[in-house]
This record gives sequence, structure tokens and C-alpha cells, in this order.
Amino acid sequence: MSVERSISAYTRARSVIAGGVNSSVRAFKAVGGNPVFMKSGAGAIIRDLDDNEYIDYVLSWGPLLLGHAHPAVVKAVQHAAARGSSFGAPTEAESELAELIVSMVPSVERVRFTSSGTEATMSAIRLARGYTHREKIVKFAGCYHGSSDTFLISAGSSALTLGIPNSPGVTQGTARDTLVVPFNDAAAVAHAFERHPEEIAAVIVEPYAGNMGLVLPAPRFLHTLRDLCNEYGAVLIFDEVMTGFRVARGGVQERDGVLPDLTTLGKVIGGGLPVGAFGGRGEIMDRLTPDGTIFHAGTLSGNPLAMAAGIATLKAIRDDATLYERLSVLTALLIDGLHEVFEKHGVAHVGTHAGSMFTAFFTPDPVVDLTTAMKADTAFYGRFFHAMLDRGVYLAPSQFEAGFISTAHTVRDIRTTLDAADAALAEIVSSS
Ligand code: KE4
Repeated sequence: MSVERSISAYTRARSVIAGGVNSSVRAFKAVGGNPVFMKSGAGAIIRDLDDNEYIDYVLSWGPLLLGHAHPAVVKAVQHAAARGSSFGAPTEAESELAELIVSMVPSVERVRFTSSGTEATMSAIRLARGYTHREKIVKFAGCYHGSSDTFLISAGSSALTLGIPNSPGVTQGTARDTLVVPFNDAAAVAHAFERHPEEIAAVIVEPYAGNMGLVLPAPRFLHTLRDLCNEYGAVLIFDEVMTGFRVARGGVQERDGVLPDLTTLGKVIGGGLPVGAFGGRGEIMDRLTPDGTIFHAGTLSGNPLAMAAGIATLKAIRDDATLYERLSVLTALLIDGLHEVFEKHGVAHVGTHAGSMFTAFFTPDPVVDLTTAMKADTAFYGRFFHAMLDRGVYLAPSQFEAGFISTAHTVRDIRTTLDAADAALAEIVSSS
């Protein structure tokens, strides 16, 4: 398989773009080799500059629940673009997307849009701090909430992949206000509240952690966070940027029946265009400027093109009664099939999946937090990643990322993927 055009494209990019990429994880640092440059996508298939085609399980890191270039999304964006891309003034499209979110996400009464998930989580924390008049927050090691300073302490995703979960440039003052505890460790959260009973503004959690690879909450873990925040007067924030509309129509909060005070969203609600959102209880959200005093703004917040893509996506989700069942069946088919293939080749692994998110960890031990996730054999993952890439399957270029399935994926795609995994492991194991 030739990747010559990607290689020269990377050289070109590196001369004018720091690191040759505009988001770190795309550089393939965790898996080695030259990043693949893409030029088009259709449904479940993505095509690179050398015209290699891949079954895509990255799906732009989650946004493309309906697959690449879904006709309804393309048409909506084209139609919106023909009327003008941005006005810096309110449009009804923002209200329409907000109404769809409010109608489907159980705890959300009011919404504010941003242009990224990072802006959404950053703003939600500011709102929680302003609302409670407190400064500290609790986050979980390995959870990733975007690239704002507050969260780059024991962060997941590409911060973890690159081995800099505590990024240079984050000040001691910022770090001092971010208390980090292990995911799934409710006792550690209780201890943090006991030590800082009047100081914690918010607990922010990925309710299903997708940025260590997919790590699911222990039974009652989320309920305990809810109870502790009630007891100590802190704001519970579910960062559902990745899980929102991905694991269920109403996200984890619908699936597990735990209602946060604030929710952050992104990815799927923009249908592949730049978008984020934070929302929740009206009495909290109404403290935002201009009605309140807690500041929020953004030039392209609620951008008409992003709203159009999001509206088309959420309407498709709203109107497809069997969507989540079909995605769940396909995802289970993939994970169960991979389990059989890994067993056949004697490869130690643990598979997790929820809705249409999944991860195969190359470790024999259960993965329940960052410490256990870090035991995974990342070198083996890198070899598996490239062996699959060579066979036309595009997995996340890091062990510490989740994989995704879209409504465009078929049983045939899954079977092709499993055949590729069988051949890839035969190659790896025989050459070991
Ligand atoms: P963005 O600023 O990248 O739109 O969203 C940040 C964010 C916030 N919260 C959660 C739970 C997230 O997963 C993310 C971003 N996810 C990563 C994938 N692990 C984006 C991929 C990238 O960094 O390029």
C-alpha cells in the first residue's frame, strides 16, 4: 500500500504547521510512522491522498454518528452556506438545535453554544465557579475535557498519548485548584470533599470515560458523585462531548438515570462541523451574561453552518427509532468477534463497549482507571494499528482512544474488519 502522497504532504505541512498537524493525536506519535492524510469520506469509508480506502472507526473522533458526507447533512450545510456563513447576530437555527438538545437530553433546560468541546467545558467550569463562589474543581485522572489549562492535569487522550498529561505552561495556581482523583474511586471523591467541604465548585467527569480508551463507571459510581455533590453543594458536570447522542439518544444521563447539573456536548451535535455546547438547569445557565454576570462569548458560537449540520444530524437521530439498537448490535458484533480473534492468536486483551463506542485494551487485567489502562501494551497496539491500516481498517492511532461505529457501517464492514484482524495478528504473532 503506497502512502507516498501522505509522506510528502506531511513534509509540506511540517514546514508551515507546528508538528504538521492541527491536533496532536493526528500525528501518529503513539503508533509511529507517517500520519495518513485524508482527502474524502463517504459513509463508513475514508480515502487517503494515495486513494487507499479504509473502514473508518475514528469518524473524526466521534462526530460522524451518521457516517461521512451523509446526504441530509451535506444538503443542509450547502443550503445554509448559500445564504451566508455567519452573521454575528442571532439566527433561528440556534434555537432549533437548542430545542432538539433540550428535548432529548434529560437534564438540559437551557443551552449555550460554543465552537469546540474545549470551550464548552472551560465555560461550564467558569459558570460553576461563578454560581457557587468557589474555586476548586475535581476531575478524574485519565479523563480529558479539552485543551484548556484547568484540565491539563492528569489528562487523557492525546495529552496521555504524548506522555504529557500535565502540560508545561499550566501554572501552579491553576493546578492548585484542580483536584485529581482516580476514576471509579468514589471514596477518593468523598475524601476530597471532606478536606475541602466549602471549596469545591464542581466535579467534572466523563460519565463513560472515552479518553483512556473506553473505561466504564463501576456500579453506583455516578450515583455516588450525584449524592456527594448534593451533600456538599457542588455542581455535577457530565462531560458528554463524546458520549452525548453516541451511547444513547440522551447520553449516559438517560442510559444510567443520573442527572447532572450541567452537561457539556460537542462532536455529534455538530455533525462534523465545529461546535460545542454546555447546558443544564435554567437557574444556573441564566447566570450567564448578558442576563447574568458570568461571562461567555464566541464570535462563531452558534454558527449557521454548524447549526445546520447539527439540526440535520439530531433530526435523523430523533426520527430513527431503531438507530441505537442497530449501532449497539454492530458494536457488540465487532467486540465479540475481536475477542474470538485475539483468543485464537493467544493475545491478552480486554474489550469494552457501550452504545457505538469501543476499545480493545492489550492487557490481561480489567481496566477500571488510568493506572490499569496504562498497563496496556502500547507497543503491541502500534503494531496492530499499522497491520490493520495496511489491510484497509483505520483504527484510532492510540491505545488511549475510543473507537466509534456509525449508522453507515454494515455487517459486511465488521466481517471485513475481523478478517483483517485475524490476518494482522497472524502476521504479528508469527514475526514475534
Ligand atoms: P474539542 O475541543 O476537541 O472539540 O473537545 C474536547 C473534548 C472534551 N471532552 C471530551 C470528553 C472529549 O473527548 C474531547 C475531545 N476528544 C478528543 C478525542 N479523544 C478529540 C480529538 C483531538 O484532540 O483531536
